[in-house]
Amino acid sequence: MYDTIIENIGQLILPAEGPLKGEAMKELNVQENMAIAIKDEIIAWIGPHQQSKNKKAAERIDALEKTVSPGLVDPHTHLVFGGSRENELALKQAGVPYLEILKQGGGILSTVQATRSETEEQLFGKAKRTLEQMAGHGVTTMEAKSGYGLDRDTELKQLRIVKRLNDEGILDLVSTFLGPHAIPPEYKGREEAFLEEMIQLLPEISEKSLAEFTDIFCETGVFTIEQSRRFMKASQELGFKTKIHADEIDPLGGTELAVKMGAASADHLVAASEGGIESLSRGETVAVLLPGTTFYLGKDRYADARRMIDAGAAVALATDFNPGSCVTYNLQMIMSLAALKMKMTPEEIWNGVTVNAAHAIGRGDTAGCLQVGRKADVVLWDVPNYKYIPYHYAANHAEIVWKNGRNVWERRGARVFSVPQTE
Ligand code: IZC
Ligand code: ZN
Repeated sequence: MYDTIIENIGQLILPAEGPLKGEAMKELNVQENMAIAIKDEIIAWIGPHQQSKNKKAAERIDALEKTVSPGLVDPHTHLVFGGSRENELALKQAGVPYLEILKQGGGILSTVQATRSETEEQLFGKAKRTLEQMAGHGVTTMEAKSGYGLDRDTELKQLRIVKRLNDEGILDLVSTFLGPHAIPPEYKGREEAFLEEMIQLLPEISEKSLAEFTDIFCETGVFTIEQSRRFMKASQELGFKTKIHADEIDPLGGTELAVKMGAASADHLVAASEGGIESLSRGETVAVLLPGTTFYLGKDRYADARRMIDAGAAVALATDFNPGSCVTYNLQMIMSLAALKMKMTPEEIWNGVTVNAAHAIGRGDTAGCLQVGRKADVVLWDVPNYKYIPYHYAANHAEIVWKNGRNVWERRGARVFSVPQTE
């Protein structure tokens, strides 16, 4: 007796194990007329719809020939923060660049102020509502960064919230310490001292198991390549895996550094050099692209996903959800931008939000694939086929989302029905 059978699946998306690099990203296994059985939070059986009919289950879901995929993985978010930055819209419209707003003490620094002043409970409640929205858009595993504290107490406050949210089990969170996200006003002109303070925090974060990854914003006016190298090295010596905000606005060489240091991911890469793109094919570093940010900042130049894939890189996609440069809950929207602005194919896009995204956050063994024996993180989409989601942009196509076999979100008025089975 299974707990749940999802039957009559029109298309079942079954990404291969990864990371998928270059050519391998072009393949996506899609099976028609399928069914899935879940038991004790685990995928217990996958097979043809016809064969599901004689299997017993406490609950049967008729997928009405729609599409089912693994739960999406969002490998780059700034989930926990205070306040909001709608006032910056007018500045953006007036043409003030993102880094200029930051330089004037706005941008990230205005969020830092708000995050410092809000209580842990306030921030927790807000992040939980965000997380529920993300889950409602089909995400079952998500990375979450700190970086709006820029002091010990507030950074730890953010990381504790990520831990508590993960414990709630709505979706799996992977925690990243992004202490070097900006230079706080009290350290203006003393960047080195600030970086040193963030490095000094690493042992405590490690002892308290508050983060698995570290990250640094390597950008003009923020942290240099040399500072990034030092921070990554200090992180790795304590057992952290590393990430880097690299080559988003200026081509500083963060992509090359990430590969050289064996970082799990290099993120943004809009301005990555030819050499940087080449290096991705040789290493284990996943290129996490964030086209929603390019869109939201009103720029014309997107990361060159085509060249990266052609060069043999493993590419993943993320929302970059944050209050300043990409304010969206919807990874499906990012899938559309990847198609329209970066010319990625539907197959590459699905691999980018599942298997490769999982590898970017160290969850390649548990998330991003549908396989018997894995956790039942599953989404039923109200779409006729897998190509439809990038095509129909900015909507939420999720109909039912299961996390560990548990229904964590269901669209109101969903046309699917579940029938309790009588023995
Ligand atoms: O709050 O603006 N790029 N960090 C680096 C961000 C964007 C988040 C923000
Ligand atoms: Zn970011």
